[in-house]
Amino acid sequence: MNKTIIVSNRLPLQVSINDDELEVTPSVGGLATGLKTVHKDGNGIWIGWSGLTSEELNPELEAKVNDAVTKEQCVAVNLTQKDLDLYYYGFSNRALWPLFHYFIEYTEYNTESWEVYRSVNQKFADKVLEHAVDGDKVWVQDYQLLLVPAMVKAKKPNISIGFFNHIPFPSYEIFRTFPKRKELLEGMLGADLIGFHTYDYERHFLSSVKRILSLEVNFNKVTYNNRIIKVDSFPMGIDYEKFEQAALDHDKMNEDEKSEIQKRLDQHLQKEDGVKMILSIDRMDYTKGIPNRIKAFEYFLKKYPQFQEKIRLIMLAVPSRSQVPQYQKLKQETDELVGRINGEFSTVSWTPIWYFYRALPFQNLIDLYTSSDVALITPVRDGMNLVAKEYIATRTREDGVLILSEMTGASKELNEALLINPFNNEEIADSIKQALEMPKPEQQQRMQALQKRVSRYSVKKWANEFMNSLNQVHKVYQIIEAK
Ligand code: ADQ
Repeated sequence: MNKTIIVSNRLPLQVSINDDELEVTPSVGGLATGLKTVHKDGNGIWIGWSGLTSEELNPELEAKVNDAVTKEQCVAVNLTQKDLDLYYYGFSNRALWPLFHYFIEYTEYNTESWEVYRSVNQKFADKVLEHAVDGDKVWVQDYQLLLVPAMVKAKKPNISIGFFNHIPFPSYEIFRTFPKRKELLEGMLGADLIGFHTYDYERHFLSSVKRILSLEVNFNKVTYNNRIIKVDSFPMGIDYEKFEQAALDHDKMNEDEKSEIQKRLDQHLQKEDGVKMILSIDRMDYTKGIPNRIKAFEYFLKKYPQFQEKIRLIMLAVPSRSQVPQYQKLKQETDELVGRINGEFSTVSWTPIWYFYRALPFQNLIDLYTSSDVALITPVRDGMNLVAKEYIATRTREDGVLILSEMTGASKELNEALLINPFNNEEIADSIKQALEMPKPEQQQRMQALQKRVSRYSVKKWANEFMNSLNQVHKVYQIIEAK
């Protein structure tokens, strides 16, 4: 029986060592949920890094890791600390991440990290080749593994390969600046189906393929090495039912079951009669537009002083890639901005911004989503943005207003949100006012339309549509070959 092999940088497992004992817990993230049916169907496997470097493992522990991941139908790729530093923190996060998000000035290219990126991609491809037989399907995830499709195709051309890019694909004028532009495109073109979140990213990719590799592009098909490669958009969704159900359960909680955060939120909502909560949640990343958001919020407080003491911005930022200097700089800038604004506007009974720099448990995310009147999501670039969709899924009373940057992939589907340009303070400030004053019937009308769309295109549907499309592509090839 043919099987599907999923390949991603990290396995959908948390592996840790406590007192020489290994702990393995399955990840509950959106991607893991979406791919679960594809992965656990038949004898499917998932290939990725376990989260522990070779230096952290002795042979005995390594054998234990392998046993533990095998039970979850997973296969671990071994990475050394140097691999991790140069492939992940280096090339992936200091070159590709900024390049694909239009931060050319942050893009650092050097030959050593490129070489390690290539050798680590080869390690992943070798694991695939070890486990794949003709007729299998391979689905490679994201920008850390751009070269894997071609490495697999070169050795086993009869395996159908899909690739999905979770981040934007930049316009040709940006992409062309990168020294290894040709190699990256050739790596991706090893796939038979290449997927992006939006039609725009798809067009950008095709334009680069046409102009950099001078290949023939016919609508959304590329002809390359006597193969036809299909390029398409598959906007990723969330596990809608999980968020909706969590919000419904949250509503039924009694006082004793409530978290400390929820009790605080209740207290403030009651005490400061009429106070409204504006929420933002993201990884601490320069693509998420965090300083823009805080400055726009400050501008709002100045332009519309009648809202002072009547609203609060709750800003949750999850620590991320904190070894990379630009992330450290962003953290510092954020701390300073929050400090300055709280210093300037606070009164004895009111602090305008509540700022949390940490990862919170799922239950607290639900507390925040369900208690907020407005979600303010302002990335300067974002492949999709799942937080926007999660906010929608938790609004079981069909109220609440989503303010969303038009630079996110999600904005292409979420027209009923208040769409803003994250570089325009005036527009953000006016949208905050509009959201805070929006009559309930209008909130409900917009929210119902958003919920209908987001619930229909869940993460499971996303995974199934991608796999169906990969099956189709494969069938078409078989017919062409038979002719
Ligand atoms: P991210 O850049 O990580 O993903 P996003 O899509 O918003 O961004 O997903 C973040 C996830 O982390 C959400 O599911 C959210 O619930 C969770 N999360 C956020 N804050 C948290 C906290 N404090 N504690 C716990 N969990 C938290 C990349 C791309 C996106 C793309 C996704 C999926 O950058 O554009 O949408 O992949 O393809």
